[in-house]
Amino acid sequence: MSQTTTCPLDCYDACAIVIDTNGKLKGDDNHPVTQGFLCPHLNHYDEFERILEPRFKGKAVSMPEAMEILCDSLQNSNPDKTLFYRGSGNIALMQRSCDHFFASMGAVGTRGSLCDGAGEAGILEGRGINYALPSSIVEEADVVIVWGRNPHVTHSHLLGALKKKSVVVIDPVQTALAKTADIFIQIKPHCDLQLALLLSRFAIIEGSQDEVFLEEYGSGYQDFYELTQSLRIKATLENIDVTLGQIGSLLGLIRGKKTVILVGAGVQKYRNGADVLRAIDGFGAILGLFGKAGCGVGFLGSSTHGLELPFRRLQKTVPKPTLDFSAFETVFVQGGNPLGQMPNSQKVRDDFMKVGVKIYFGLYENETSKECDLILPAKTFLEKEDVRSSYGDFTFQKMSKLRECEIGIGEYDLASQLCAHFNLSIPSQQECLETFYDQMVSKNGVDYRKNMPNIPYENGFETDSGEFEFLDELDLGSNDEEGFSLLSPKAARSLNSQFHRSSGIHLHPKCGFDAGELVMVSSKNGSIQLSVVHDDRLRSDCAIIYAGTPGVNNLTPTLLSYEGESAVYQENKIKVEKC
Ligand SMILES: Nc1nc2c(c(=O)[nH]1)N[C@H]1C(S)=C(S)[C@@H](COP(=O)(O)OP(=O)(O)OC[C@H]3O[C@@H](n4cnc5c(=O)[nH]c(N)nc54)[C@H](O)[C@@H]3O)O[C@H]1N2
Ligand SMILES: Nc1nc2c(c(=O)[nH]1)N[C@H]1C(S)=C(S)[C@@H](COP(=O)(O)OP(=O)(O)OC[C@H]3O[C@@H](n4cnc5c(=O)[nH]c(N)nc54)[C@H](O)[C@@H]3O)O[C@H]1N2
Ligand code: SF4
Ligand SMILES: [Mo]
Repeated sequence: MSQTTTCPLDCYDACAIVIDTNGKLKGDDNHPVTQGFLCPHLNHYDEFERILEPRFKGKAVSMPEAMEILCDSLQNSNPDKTLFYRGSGNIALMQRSCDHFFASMGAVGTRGSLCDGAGEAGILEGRGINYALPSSIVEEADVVIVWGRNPHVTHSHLLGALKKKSVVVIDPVQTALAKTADIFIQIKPHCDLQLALLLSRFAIIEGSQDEVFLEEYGSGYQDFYELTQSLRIKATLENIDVTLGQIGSLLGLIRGKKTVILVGAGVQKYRNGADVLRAIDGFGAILGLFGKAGCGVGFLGSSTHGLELPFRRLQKTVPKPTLDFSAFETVFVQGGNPLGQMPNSQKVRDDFMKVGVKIYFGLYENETSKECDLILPAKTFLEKEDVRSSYGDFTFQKMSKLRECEIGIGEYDLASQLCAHFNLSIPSQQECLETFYDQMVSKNGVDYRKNMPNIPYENGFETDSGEFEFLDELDLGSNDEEGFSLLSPKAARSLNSQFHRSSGIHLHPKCGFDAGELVMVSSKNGSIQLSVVHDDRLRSDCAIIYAGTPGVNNLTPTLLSYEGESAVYQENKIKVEKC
């Protein structure tokens, strides 16, 4: 057995792991991204209590009994009324073995995203393909603009690449990186589209546009310039709480410098999230940042684009963020916690409770496992063979089985047993793995996806025109509701709802609430009681309730982004009242 593997968690870094002689997990010293350290989730991975045995209607059953109940339930369920819901608790590729079974039996799956779908839709419109921006490119930059991303929490292995660089942070919260940044723009939430347009406009006014690049790849830029002129400068600056001085300093800092813009999920948790990414991309294109060493605009990249998968894909799908569970007789949830993580969780829970047979296949107990009839414990990533493709770069790494364990069942084993029972075909595990291994290419001892560019977009864009397509219409998505803007970013000690979940609502001390005070927080969609945490990193018009906080999604709406079928966790304003 090989003694190395890769972290399966939904994270930009996709760390390479070695296991020492005491069985302890360590970051691989020789890996260019991991550089010898893991984060708290993996350092304490073995301490989290996992589900030990299958159970049915609250009573422990053996795995063969659980499999029999599962087969009977699926046999008796109309495929059109059977839903397969896969979350992102483990994003390694063999998780999709179960997609293969459910696709083969004709069940319904989900499409769209709880995560980055809005931003990705904007990127696809502009660039045609969504490439990650590897940290090797960030290392070569002079200036890095971190825009709605929080690397100390969500992308800690990037921090090394930011050393000795000029850093700009654009965030409503004074994040750890903002504290040491050269320029920090504490923007009002949901105003990034306006800022990107103003930056583009002033870049052109001062003559910083890259004419050579634009002639070849951005011939529509004059129309985009006109679009930026539809904003009234003074009123817009006031509205988004940015000064002309800050715009001037930012443009001054990047003038003639190799610049990278790293955009995170934070800017696109709104209905017009696609336009936000497309406008930020537009600013990058004006400056000619695409296809050049030490430059670029990076978001969460597509980890599967261009990969051949050995599994069938579900043909019938419903949009994930707005899905109505009550339309199904049988629901199978794998690696997710929809009752905690989907928006509008009270409605989700009510709909879910109407389902006849509810099955949960996961590692940990959560809001969803508590309401399910049949619980199937999963194996951890250390107990099964897999592969991990990164969304932060182009690494494509093996995940070897490092431990034998009696607990639970792996996704491939579950899928192949179900296929055998229903007389459906599935490639062998080895064939599936080989399909992936064949698409790897090794450089300096690290495996990468084949056919990925050295520098993203060095050969142009994959739009119909082959050029970058600028945003051509404006919807500023302004929200006139009264109340605090809800920010719901990721927390340091949890990975969405896995591990140590946060509690409480963070407010600026000058908002008039005492620390520790219990308050009623409400939105158009629902309410929740939380205790107040004073946080002077915040603007006084915002509140943070971290992703993974139990009950946070009582406040969020059943709505899709205008493009990308994504959830919009920050669309609603919230009211905070003393209890
Ligand atoms: N520790 C930890 N790491 C994680 C995760 C986790 O739960 N915990 N989750 C993983 C997953 S699933 C994902 S998708 C990634 C996401 O990781 P990131 O891309 O870092 O996204 P978020 O943490 O959601 O938000 C990032 C920043 O956006 C800011 N922000 C919020 N609203 C706005 C806005 O309107 N404008 C601007 N400019 N900024 C705004 C927030 O204050 C926050 O600092 O992280 C992954 N990594
Ligand atoms: N308010 C708010 N809500 C959000 C977000 C936000 O920013 N704010 N972020 C959204 C985003 S970006 C995301 S990606 C989603 C994530 O939401 P989900 O996809 O629901 O992810 P988790 O909450 O992490 O639940 C993952 C579950 O997977 C299970 N699991 C872990 N490993 C394995 C395995 O190997 N096999 C199996 N079968 N199960 C396993 C664990 O039991 C764990 O409970 O949440 C979204 N919800
Ligand atoms: S930083 Fe991310 S990839 Fe690395 S060990 Fe932690 S969760 Fe896994
Ligand atoms: Mo995510």
